[in-house]
Amino acid sequence: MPKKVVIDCDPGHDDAIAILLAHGNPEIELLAVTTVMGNQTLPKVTRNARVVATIAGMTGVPIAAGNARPLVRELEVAESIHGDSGLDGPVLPEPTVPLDPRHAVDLIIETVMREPAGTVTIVPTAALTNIAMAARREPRIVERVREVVLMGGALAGGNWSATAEFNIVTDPEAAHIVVHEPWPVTMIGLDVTHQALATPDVRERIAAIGTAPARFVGEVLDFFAATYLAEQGFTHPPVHDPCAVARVIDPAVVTTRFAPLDIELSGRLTTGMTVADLRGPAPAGCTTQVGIGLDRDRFWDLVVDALERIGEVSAAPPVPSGSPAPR
Ligand code: PIR
Ligand code: CA
Repeated sequence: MPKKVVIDCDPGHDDAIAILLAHGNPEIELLAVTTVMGNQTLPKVTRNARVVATIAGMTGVPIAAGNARPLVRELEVAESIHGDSGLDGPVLPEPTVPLDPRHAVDLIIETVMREPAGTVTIVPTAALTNIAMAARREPRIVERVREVVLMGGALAGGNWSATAEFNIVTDPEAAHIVVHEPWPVTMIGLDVTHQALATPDVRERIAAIGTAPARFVGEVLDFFAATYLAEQGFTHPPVHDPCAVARVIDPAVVTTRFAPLDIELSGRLTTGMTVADLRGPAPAGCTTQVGIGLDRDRFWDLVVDALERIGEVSAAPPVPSGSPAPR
C-alpha cells in the first residue's frame, strides 16, 4: 500500500526536487501540494509549485496556496539562495496545472479528515505556518495524522543564523506549536541534509536520464550549486527537502533517535533554534524523533529512480483560445 502524503512547501530548488521524488516514487500517493511563504513570497512559490507540476505532468494532485506571512514575525525571504523567482536558473514554462481554490489550511484539514485515520503523512519542507494553523483550526487532525516528517532545524548550528535553520526561524512560533502537539514528529535537520550533497557523480547520473524533467533538475542544481558556493561556501549543494520525502519512502534512509524537542522563541542569539535533548534514552511516550544520519547512496538512488519513472512528459495541451486562463 503506497503511503499517502501531503507536501507543504515553498519551492524553492530543493522543494521542487522533493515534489518530483514524491511524484515519481511508486511507494507514495501524493494527495496534495500546499504552499507557504518562505524561500520567496507566497505568489512566487505557489506559481513555482504549479510550474513543477507542469514540468512533471503532475495533473490531478491539488495545489493550494496557504499563508503569506508567518504567525508573528515579519517574512524574510531567501532570495540570496533561490533568486528573485524563488526558482531561478531554468527557464520556467507558463504553468498549465491550475491552482486549487481552497486555502492550503482547509485542503490539509479536508484531506486528513477524509482519509482513514492514521494514514496521512504530512511532509513540511518550509515554515510550519500552515501546519500549525491547521492543528489549531481542526485539532482532530492531530490524532488522525500518521506522522509529520519535516525538513527543518538542526541538532547543531544553522544556515540562517549561527544557531537557526531557515524553515524554523522563518516562523518559530508555528514550529513550537507543531513540535508540541502529540502527533509523531520526525525532524530532518541540517545534520542530515548537509550529507545530501549533489556531487558531480550524482549530477552526471541525473544528466544521463536525458528527459525534460531530469534536465530541469539539472538546471535547478546548477543554480543551487552556484548560490550555495557563493553564499555558504559549499563545494556541492545540499539538497535538503527530498531527504524528508526519502525518509517516508524508506525509513532506513535516515537514521533517527527519539528525543524531546523544543523551539527557542526568545534567545538573544538563538531564536529559532531547535533544541533536542539527547541526554540518555528518551522518556517513555516521547513523540519526537530527530534525524542523525543519511544513507547517501540509497537516497540518491531514490531520486534517480523517481526521475527515470517520470520519464519524458509530453507537453501539456495548449489552453484553447476563448477559455479562461489557468489561474
Ligand atoms: C535552503 C533554504 C533556505 C535557505 C538556505 N540557505 C537554503 C530552504 C530550503 O528549501 C529548505 O527547505 C530549507 N529552507 C533549508 O534550510
Ligand atoms: Ca523548502
